[in-house]
Amino acid sequence: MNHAILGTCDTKNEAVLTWVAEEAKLCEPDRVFWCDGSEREKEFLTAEAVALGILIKLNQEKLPGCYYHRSARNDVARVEQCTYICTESREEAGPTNNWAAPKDMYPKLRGLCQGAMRGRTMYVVPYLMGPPGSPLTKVGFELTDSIYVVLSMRIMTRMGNVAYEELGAGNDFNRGLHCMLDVNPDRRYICHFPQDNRIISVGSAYGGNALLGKKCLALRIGSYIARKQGWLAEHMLILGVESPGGEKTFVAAAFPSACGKTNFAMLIPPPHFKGWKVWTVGDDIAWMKPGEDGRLYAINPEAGYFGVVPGTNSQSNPNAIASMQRDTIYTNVALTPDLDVWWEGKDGPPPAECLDWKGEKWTPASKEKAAHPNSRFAAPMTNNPMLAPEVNDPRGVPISAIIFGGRRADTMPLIYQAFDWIHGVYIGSMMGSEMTAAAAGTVGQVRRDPMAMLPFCGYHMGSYFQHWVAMRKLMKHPPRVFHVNWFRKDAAGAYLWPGFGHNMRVLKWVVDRCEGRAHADETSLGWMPRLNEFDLDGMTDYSRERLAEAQSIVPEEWYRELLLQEELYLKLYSHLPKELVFQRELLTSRL
Ligand code: OXD
Ligand code: MN
Repeated sequence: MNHAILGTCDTKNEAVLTWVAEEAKLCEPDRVFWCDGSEREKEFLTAEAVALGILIKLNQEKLPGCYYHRSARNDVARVEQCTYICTESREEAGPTNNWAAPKDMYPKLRGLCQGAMRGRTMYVVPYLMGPPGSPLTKVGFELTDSIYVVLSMRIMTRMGNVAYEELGAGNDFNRGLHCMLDVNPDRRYICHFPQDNRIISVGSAYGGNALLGKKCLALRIGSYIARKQGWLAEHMLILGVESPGGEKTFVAAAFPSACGKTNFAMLIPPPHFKGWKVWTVGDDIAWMKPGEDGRLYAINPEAGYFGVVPGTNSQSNPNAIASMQRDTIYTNVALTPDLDVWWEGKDGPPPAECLDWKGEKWTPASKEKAAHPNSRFAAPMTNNPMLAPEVNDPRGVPISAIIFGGRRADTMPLIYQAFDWIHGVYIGSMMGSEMTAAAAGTVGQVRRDPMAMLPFCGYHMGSYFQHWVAMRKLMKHPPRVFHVNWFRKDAAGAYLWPGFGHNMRVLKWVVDRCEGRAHADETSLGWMPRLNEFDLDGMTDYSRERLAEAQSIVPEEWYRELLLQEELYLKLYSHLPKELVFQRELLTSRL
């Protein structure tokens, strides 16, 4: 497709034309702008966003192609209380989701959207989740009145004509409508209609609520479709570990929001691991389907990173720093007088003065943080120096290991391995984690977050566990399953493991287990590395005693853990697979 005039419609797809016309009739925009994903269009929309004050052009010498955005103060994170799964019955959505009947929610949302784009432009954003030509790839269209959303979708997805090409004359595409309204939490609804493959999101322009390809399509609607079609849509990073001999092992890992998925996906092995490389396939979402050889194959449906900025520096994540040097949109970080960006935990000293995320004057003496704890960067994955060459392979990459992990100050050891797939599903199902700033709520409180999917599962969590159990039959060679915790603390509150690059030591053990090269000890939790064999070489101020403490199993902590788990299991009881109840019994008897 070659749009002579930017923004004009150039598709003949009847289903697209009809639906866009219907939504435009409802929202009554002054203009409908059809995006094609071209460079020319990007320049045009960026200039418009700058003219409207939606974006600020950053210092182009330091940060070429980079822009700054400040959100509304009341719109800085995902809002789970405003997020709904709208299935015919409450039962299908299950007790861990907010539910509304489509017959009630559609009219309510249509009422809110009625005339909501008067005086505004409706952008038609065609996009692909997944590489072109993959059997897993899905087409979506997002209609939005936010240029920030359009430009972010351009980074986060394969946006533009590529989606029309994939769709052809078909009508199998996700229909997403996004209206900012007055960005008021009282009129904020992020609603999913999995049975209609539709999303309507109103009242927020925050990434997780408004970039509809990401959490809404790739996870909530995705998980619903995946169950029907026999695959998995998961909140997981995907990475490839390459040995000095060139052997590659791919691993997927589920950690809750803001618990280090991006850091782990971009890990740089410490000098001690000479010749080892870690390649990033994805940092947030994995779609995984059994292949003909009986292994599980994964694609990253996204094309960019929407990462948490604070704490990111050349020590914690050099590849993320490299990824955000160009063509990046920064949201809610601090802005320095020379139009550079700053955040808590950035390399170097804080600026003597800057504007904080709210646009107010900030100095190092200020009490408040300059960058919002959930401030983000959106960067194209092609900026990542360690982007896996397989990232566009329509077949995906074969997954040898799945790692579950949460942020836990106690109870959970650094690393252990499940005895088998079903035990692994049980370990994933009982995951708990301290809450972070990625969602509005009580930061620090431990909550159950099974498979890191609590906010993202588009149907009954018990049926989701059942689906995971059933996947075993579709795979001759299922991945090995592991659990990690980088965040355990000692009695004095100090971390028991240094984390970051050193996590390579844990990853190496995982890879060696998959390749049949590492010993393990059987414990009540699962297989654990042999303490005297685990690689601590080159760690000058770390001891085996500390590792032993990080690996310790404290029965009292586990009794409490089992009770906390029980709360979730009781909630899900009507749909809970008996295999998991049995696993829980077995663990109790082993402790
Ligand atoms: C995210 C999240 O933005 O999980 O990835 O909240
Ligand atoms: Mn996420």
